[in-house]
Amino acid sequence: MYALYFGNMNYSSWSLRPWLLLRHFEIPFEAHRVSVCGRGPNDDHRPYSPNGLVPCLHVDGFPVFDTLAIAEFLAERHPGLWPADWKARARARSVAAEMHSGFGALRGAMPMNVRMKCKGVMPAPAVAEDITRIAAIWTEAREVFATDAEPWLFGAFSVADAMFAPVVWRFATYNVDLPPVAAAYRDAMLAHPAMREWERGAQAEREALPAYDALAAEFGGLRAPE
Ligand SMILES: N[C@@H](CCC(=O)N[C@@H](CS)C(=O)NCC(=O)O)C(=O)O
Repeated sequence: MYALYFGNMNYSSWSLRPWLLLRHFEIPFEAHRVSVCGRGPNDDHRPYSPNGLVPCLHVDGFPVFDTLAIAEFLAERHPGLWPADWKARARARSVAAEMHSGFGALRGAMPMNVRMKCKGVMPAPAVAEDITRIAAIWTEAREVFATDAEPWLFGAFSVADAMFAPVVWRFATYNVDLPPVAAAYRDAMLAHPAMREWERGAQAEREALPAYDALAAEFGGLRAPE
């Protein structure tokens, strides 16, 4: 039996990833929505998460923490979470790891804030570099590894798509210009029923993290009408 401890749907970018995997692959789980404060490890989470962070997946009560570890754990137990072809799988793992450990400039300047709608302003050079690299990752995946039959990065929906889902929200809400292949991928992800469900959850939340909302305001952000 799985139980997922995850944070605010509006702000908790890490939480979205395993939640989306569980939803997409129709893996049943008990949902425990908790509140994050956005300042790193938090003792409030320690009763259910050894590292003081969410997401944390409980497997018959045993905690599996850190997003990539959760994804790998699920991939061991459920077929199809990584691409079957070895090159596609290797590349999907590389870019999932790059997402997990990189893009600090983008993450710092444009934290996930699903409810916001921004006018869009020119990002700082380091943020623009992250955006360019992510657009290149998506474009290469779509052009080299994807199929015409499905809109995802490496053929069927995989861990790589889940890993980039919070960036999809950032690009949409901060109104980031993307080249055509990357823009089409963003739109396909935004239309995913589980992404829509996540957005409804974010809209329904009442907690606000003023520091994150202030960053969105720098990009002309306003809370989107419900
Ligand atoms: N490396 C971790 C990062 C998890 C993380 O930073 N989680 C944030 C929320 S997105 C958190 O739990 N912060 C504690 C808090 O703000 O209360 C992972 O991959 O899961």
